[in-house]
Amino acid sequence: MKKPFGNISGLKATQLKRIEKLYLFKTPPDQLITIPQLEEMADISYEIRRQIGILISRAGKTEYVIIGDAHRIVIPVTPGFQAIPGKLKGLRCIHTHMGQEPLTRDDLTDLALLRLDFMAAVCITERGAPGTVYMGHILPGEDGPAFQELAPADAGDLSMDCTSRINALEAELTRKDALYRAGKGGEKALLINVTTGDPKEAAASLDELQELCRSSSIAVIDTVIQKRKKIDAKFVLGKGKLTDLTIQAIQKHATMMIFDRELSPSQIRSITDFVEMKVIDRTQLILDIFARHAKSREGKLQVELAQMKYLLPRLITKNTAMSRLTGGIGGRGPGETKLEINRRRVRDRAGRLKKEIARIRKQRTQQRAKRNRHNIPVISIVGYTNAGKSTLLNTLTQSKIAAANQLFATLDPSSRRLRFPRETEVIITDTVGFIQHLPEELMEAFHATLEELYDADLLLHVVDISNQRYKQQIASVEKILQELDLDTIPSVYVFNKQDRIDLSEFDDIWLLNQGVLVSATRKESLKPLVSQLEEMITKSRQ
Ligand SMILES: Nc1nc2c(ncn2[C@@H]2O[C@H](COP(=O)(O)OP(=O)(O)OP(=O)(O)O)[C@@H](O)[C@H]2O)c(=O)[nH]1
Ligand SMILES: [Mg+2]
Repeated sequence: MKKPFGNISGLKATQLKRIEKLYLFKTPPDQLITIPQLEEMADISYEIRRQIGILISRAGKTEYVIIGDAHRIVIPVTPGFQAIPGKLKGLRCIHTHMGQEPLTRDDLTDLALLRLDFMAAVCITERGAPGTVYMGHILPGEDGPAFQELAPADAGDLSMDCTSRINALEAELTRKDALYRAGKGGEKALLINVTTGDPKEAAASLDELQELCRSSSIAVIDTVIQKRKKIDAKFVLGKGKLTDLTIQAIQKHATMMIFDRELSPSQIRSITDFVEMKVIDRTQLILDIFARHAKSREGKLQVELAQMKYLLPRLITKNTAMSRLTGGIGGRGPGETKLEINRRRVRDRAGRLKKEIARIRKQRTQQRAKRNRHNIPVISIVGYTNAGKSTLLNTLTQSKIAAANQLFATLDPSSRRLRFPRETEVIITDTVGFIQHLPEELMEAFHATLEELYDADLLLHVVDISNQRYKQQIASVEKILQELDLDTIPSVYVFNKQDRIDLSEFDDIWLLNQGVLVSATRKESLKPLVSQLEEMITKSRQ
């Protein structure tokens, strides 16, 4: 006999036996629940002074019997009954309320959160019989309330065509979902920033997260800023708020939640388990973009290694969160291959990757040594992602490196020769862009790529002055240069995208005087930069 779930402690053997027998009832498709089963539930519930809930499948089978306390039941995890977008769970919940009490907030939350087919509460009369029945179901639609309550009915009068009602509701959900998905396939995310600080800073950071989503082809359905006194150790934000956000996310057909911060392994696990939806953090999003954009073998290996390092502590066995984590975004796993669930195998693979990267690194060092022998000066372009680094290299050297209005368009370094008017020659290199809170795993993995920078005689720090956050971006870049011990190399600010700003309204003209103002898309605007570079290089070589 199947066992009941929940709070069974202290029950007598005879009571337990009766409870177990609740599994034996079958419900015909046109009924919510049969009267005999309802009467039995009410009777036992009345006797033990605890709520009893049952979950009935569409086939009319009693799949779960749950014992609660006097005020609530806790619906267990229901393997085999997962709600997928456009569908309901395939289980309806009928439970007892000890007195005359309509559906509670918890009941409605469960309904919306678990995507139950139906939620019903049966009030037990003073004589232990089933009385008024309160019912509710989910509402299809992206806006407005997530659920609807029906007029209360009497337990003796529940003749409703339950199955066809559920089917009609689900058909509508499926239709809406299909409409919503038409032309908008792929991931849809709810972005969440939880902050203890300045809400303005949080909003700016969320803007950047939206840009990252755009680079990763994730549609953003909504953004939320939640100010808190303290970050919740387990869920980052409060459980109540997380519940509301989850309902909102489901209602709006989101396929995932993205947190605008790095989540600890245990946080990502508890949130994923709680919201039953894919949950990723900012770092994982950046890793995903890198995985998409890496072209060279070295770049791909580096990203895969970074993803493994990041996922390894987040891997857990025997957990539903597992598949959601390893599934990656849009089903792509790390390095676009499915990550092995076995930790040991992940470690082995990581070891091999490291070796391979080391090998490529050696080759690279040899190439660099060769170049150094020719004693050609090297100028490296650095800067925040999307600042216009690749565009600058292209215009300077008439090349065609891919440049795009995307974060992290470039991952693989490229070098080109640049001949100055006075016949001197330099090598100019473009490399991966920086971002605030650059994930540590990436810094580490890209160390080999960034090593190019150590050879530079001069760094061109490209700044997009048309970006409102240009000052924070300068600070982020300088912080990273410092961490990489690159702040000792002479550097020049290149203030880019001047065509997009009105100089007369610019907030810091003084700063602009500390560098060169250019428009990387316009060759003629680069003349002052070129002559300054030539001068600096000539001087440094004397
Ligand atoms: N209006 C304007 N747009 C520019 C200028 N320079 C670059 N852009 C645009 O800015 C976007 C980003 O340029 P990229 O050269 O790809 O920037 P990046 O710094 O290499 O970016 P990542 O490689 O992604 O880090 C592209 O859409 C460029 O066309 C400029 O001077 N003016
Ligand atoms: Mg680039």
